[in-house]
Amino acid sequence: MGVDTGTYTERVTVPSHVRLVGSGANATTIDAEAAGSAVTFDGVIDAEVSGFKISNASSAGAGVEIKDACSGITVARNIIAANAGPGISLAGGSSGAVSFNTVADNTGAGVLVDGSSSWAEVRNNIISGQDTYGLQATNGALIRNDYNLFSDNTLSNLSGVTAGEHTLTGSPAFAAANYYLTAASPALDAADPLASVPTGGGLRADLGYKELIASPLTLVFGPQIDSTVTGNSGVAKVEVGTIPVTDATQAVTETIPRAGRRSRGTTAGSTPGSSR
Ligand SMILES: [Ca+2]
Repeated sequence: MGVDTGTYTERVTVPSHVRLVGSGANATTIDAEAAGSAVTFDGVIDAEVSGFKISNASSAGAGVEIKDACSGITVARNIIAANAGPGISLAGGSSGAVSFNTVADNTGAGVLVDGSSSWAEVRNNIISGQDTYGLQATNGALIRNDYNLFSDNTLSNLSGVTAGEHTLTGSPAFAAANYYLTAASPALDAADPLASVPTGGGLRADLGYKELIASPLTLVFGPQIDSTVTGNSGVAKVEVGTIPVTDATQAVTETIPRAGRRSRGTTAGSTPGSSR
């Protein structure tokens, strides 16, 4: 079930066998209006929430609350932020996977798992800025974890939890908005090498909800549309050289290299030296 962009001020309960998929955590928000949990899984199996910003749960709830013997729950690619309780809670013998989320600035723990038959697999997330713990396991619960980045969790990054071998700590170097990563972030290319990489994300996925995508270099020749889309007849090959310009404010016509040479056509059917 896909959900369009926008902010939804409501509390959502996800049934069994349903994937609730937002249009991206920077575009689709579930705001609980401080009236309980934003997203609830209650006694269900095989269900998912992904691609949302999930915020403003009350202290009695959680951003994502998973309870009453849930199993096969997936929480992925969300921003889970500014909740008055935990970011994500699992309890009552529930289990689930928490992957590629940015869990930030919640009052409770980033991920809280409670009870001896409750467990969570927590991988490839950024868990930053909680007022209590990053990951907290209580009353015999288990949190398996690896490839997460922890930062600025006030009491401690981990409570009742053993850190996975590839755990990172340090500032995630967020951009000014939307918890985007900057080029200085240690979360870049730090995910499990076996995790699939979003398109344009390089050789290895980044931690958190949003991959930093490298912009491809685009070179446009001649009038837009005509030359770049339809006006390519007779051009067999273009070679491009780039030179640095000392003063970026000068007119484009002033930056043409004066020492360049005209090309000499050598394509079949052309006459060498006749190119203009
Ligand atoms: Ca990457």
